[in-house]
Amino acid sequence: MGWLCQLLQVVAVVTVFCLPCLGEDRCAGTPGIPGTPGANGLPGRDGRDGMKGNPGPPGPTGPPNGLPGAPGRDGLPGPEGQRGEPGEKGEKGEPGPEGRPASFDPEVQKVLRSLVQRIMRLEGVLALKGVINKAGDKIFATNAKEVNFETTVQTCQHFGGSIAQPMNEEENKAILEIVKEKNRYAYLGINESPLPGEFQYLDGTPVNYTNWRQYEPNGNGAENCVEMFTDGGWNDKKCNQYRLTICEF
Ligand SMILES: [Ca+2]
Repeated sequence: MGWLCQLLQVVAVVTVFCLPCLGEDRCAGTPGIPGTPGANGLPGRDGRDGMKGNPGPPGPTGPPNGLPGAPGRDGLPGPEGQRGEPGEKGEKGEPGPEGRPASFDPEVQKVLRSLVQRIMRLEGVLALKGVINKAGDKIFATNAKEVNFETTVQTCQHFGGSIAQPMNEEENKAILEIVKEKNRYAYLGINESPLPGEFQYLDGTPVNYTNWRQYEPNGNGAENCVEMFTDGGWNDKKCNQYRLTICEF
């Protein structure tokens, strides 16, 4: 009898739970009773780093008696300063060793010989073209201009020479060639001295060579300059005439 009672109980239960959903797709049961909450799980993994934050405010000023920091690096060089005053002159040094005379130096001799030959060739060219007239060490030349005595002196000085001053027959002839070629009289570098009738070079020394024409000099103090005629003879003459400029170098 016991098992029969038990069977009836089962049928009752099945009937209670199954009958209401006969003919439906699903059988909606009654919600169960919520279970009890589970135990706490394990801690999760660390998250990724966040974004970099803004710099913090400057820290407070340190105590005044702190140690000095390390020196900073050198700065860039500044602009150049003004030139200083020259220093005092130093003591005179010992004399250097005596040099070899140029006459003993074959290299110097070679250069000098070359220069002399070159200058002589150039002089030859200038003489050929009638630009210069040589007499001994002197070179005579003209610019073909006619000016008074004072201007002749100044012109020759300006170009590094002096007014033609014949001191012997050879020089007189060299000047004469220019006078004849230009067919113009020329003043010479000779003046009358304070003594009338006495003539001297421009530095005041008495003339040691003359080539006066007949009856000259005849100015007797009134003709203080000297000109050369186209025959090479000299005549004392006033200094304000226009005469051919001839210089010597
Ligand atoms: Ca005269």
